[in-house]
Amino acid sequence: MRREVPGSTRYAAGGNHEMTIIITAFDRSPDGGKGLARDTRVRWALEEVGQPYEVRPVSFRAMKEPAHLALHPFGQIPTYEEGDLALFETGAIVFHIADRHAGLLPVDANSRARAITWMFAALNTVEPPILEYANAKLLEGDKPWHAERLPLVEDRVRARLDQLSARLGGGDWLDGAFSAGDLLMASVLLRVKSSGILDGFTNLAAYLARGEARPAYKRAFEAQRAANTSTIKH
Ligand SMILES: N[C@@H](CCC(=O)N[C@@H](CS)C(=O)NCC(=O)O)C(=O)O
Repeated sequence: MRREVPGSTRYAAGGNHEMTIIITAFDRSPDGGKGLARDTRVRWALEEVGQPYEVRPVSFRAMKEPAHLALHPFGQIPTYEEGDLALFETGAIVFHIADRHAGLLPVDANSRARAITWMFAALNTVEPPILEYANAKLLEGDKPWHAERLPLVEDRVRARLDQLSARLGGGDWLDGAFSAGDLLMASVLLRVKSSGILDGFTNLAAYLARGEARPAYKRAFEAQRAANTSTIKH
């Protein structure tokens, strides 16, 4: 039975579903709808597998209150609810979606294991230096050591991207067909798109553009953009 979520918005992905999927997102994303908040990657995964979902917007204050902390021990978004199941961490959420529905993980066991490896690589190896760089730019601009530190942090990003670029080579995706590994890797790369760093890595820039061109990504992006730019407060 469908549960009504106060203040929620429903996105129809057009597939069959048994239980309503509810995710949380910022009620107003700090990026103003550029798609960098992590609900976008969950929306993208749900769109890829054709699962409809609802979004419950949460404010920064509500995120730190007991009701949300019961869902997410670190008081963050996104969360994922499906019947009795409540999940947090986008890696776990995207894996759950990919595991339950066809389209994001290969059937062949070894190919599937490699795709999962790329999911971990995106979140554990590529995202950390990118986050460090984003935080250095966003939060440390007023520190006396900022100008000295930023190039060091940027070099760490470039070093990682260099390695990723070498592995991707001329391939469309990281390992055969598009997978949840590519979805997370592209989501992570989106965070440096506006910095110009990707300009030095033409194959990675093209890889990201391929991700962004996927209809499922476009739907996900548009849904979060609309939610973050509408004048009607959810
Ligand atoms: N590792 C977590 C990170 C979640 C995260 O950092 N969420 C951000 C939004 S993209 C958040 O809620 N920030 C607000 C806060 O930490 O107070 C994941 O992948 O789900």
